[in-house]
Amino acid sequence: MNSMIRNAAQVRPSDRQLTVQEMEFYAFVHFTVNTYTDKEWGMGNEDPSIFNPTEFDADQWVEACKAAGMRGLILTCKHHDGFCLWPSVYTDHSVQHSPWKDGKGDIVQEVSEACRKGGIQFGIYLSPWDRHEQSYGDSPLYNAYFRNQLRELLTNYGDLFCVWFDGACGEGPNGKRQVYDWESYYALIRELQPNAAISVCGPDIRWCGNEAGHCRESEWSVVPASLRDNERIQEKSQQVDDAEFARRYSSEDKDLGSREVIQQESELVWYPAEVNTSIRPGWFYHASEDDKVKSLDELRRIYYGSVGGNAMFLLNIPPDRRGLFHENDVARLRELGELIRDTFKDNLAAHASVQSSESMEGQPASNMVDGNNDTYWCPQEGTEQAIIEVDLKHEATFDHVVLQEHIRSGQRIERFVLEYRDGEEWKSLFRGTVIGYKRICRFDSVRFRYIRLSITESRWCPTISNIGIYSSL
Ligand code: FUL
Repeated sequence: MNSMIRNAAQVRPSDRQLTVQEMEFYAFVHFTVNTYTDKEWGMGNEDPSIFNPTEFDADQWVEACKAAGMRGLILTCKHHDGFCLWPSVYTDHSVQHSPWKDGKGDIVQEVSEACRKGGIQFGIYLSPWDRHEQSYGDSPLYNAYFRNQLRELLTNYGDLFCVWFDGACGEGPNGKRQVYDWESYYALIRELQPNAAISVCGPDIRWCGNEAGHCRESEWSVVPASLRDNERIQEKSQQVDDAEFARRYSSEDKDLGSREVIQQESELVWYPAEVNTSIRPGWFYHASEDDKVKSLDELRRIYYGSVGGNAMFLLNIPPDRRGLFHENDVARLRELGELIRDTFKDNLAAHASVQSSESMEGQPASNMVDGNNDTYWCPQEGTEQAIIEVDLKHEATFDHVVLQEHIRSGQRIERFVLEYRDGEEWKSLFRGTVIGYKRICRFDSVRFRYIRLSITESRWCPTISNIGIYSSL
């Protein structure tokens, strides 16, 4: 086997990456002066007095997220307009100068507390691009300003699971382009919140490449290192040799981790994908979009493609001018949560017996149905193909199979087939490529007793930590 393929099988996630992956599904909340101007991007000259969420209720947000099955919430503490949802001591452009709670309120504090009380994780979005701040464009000065704000958010609001950066960058009032000092931002986060993942314009979680909820069929968490460094290097693109720059991968590329891709690479990293999209067309609230909340079918499709396709799902819900999630969004989130809970409530494989073509000592097939994702099955090292047979002990109706690799060991499966036994014959039910953290296989309902998973291509030594079999009927 090519040594790069073998090396790829040994690339593993960090604990902070694993934590976010296991959260699976969490909320994005876009809220700022744009909510009151009906815009998607503010100019930076909005009067703070327009920000007045008279019925603001962070508990309502958290309850709606939990009803959908979400395990965290990321708040836009400052968007591109520069308005701060917390009373930053470094600017006047904040809630402190809004009529809301007579300027004594702190949205970040209330949301972080509501998350903690509700038992979900809290994370922050802080836009480096700032269209209000005068020092923007004066690179060292603005970088210091940005780090000061980051420090406030990293120290005053408890544990954060994530710091989410996007790379939007513009010119400051001096006509100069701001150069962000990413390394210094990262260092501060690692120092003050070592468990927080740094997402998108950061080293821990990768943008999936679109904001429309399109998911890759084969989503790899092991990708070329150049992809991770790309966003930062773009800033300095003049310093990078043209030919080398052209060869670099971008988040939008279709294939980021197949054998063909990684064989040419000298360094690979664990860099899992996050699918981010909004429940409505816009990121911010617009009354004109009250009837444009994504359908249940569409949200289920994205959920299956992301959480069920080895990615995380970050779904945005924009609060309205009252400071509440709109009734239509709340209803849709509840429906989605009910659908997911109903579908996956009863695992038919929990009482099944499982056999495999071979197992490594101490890693038996039964580990795949013991309800514990820390235990797993695997064959001898160097094995690339294997067959796993599941006997449900009686005929049962099902239309979903959930497969999980033990990603703490790496991501290795490249191709698999699910089959059922019809008399003496095995017939194909579902064909897939990668599995990774989780693959949800969905097909028309069938009724059988024996199911077989054939791993037809893998890297070095495939692992499976969980097989779930479900009926949505
Ligand atoms: C983009 C921003 O420009 C949008 O306003 C939004 O915040 C989205 C999540 O990221 O880059």
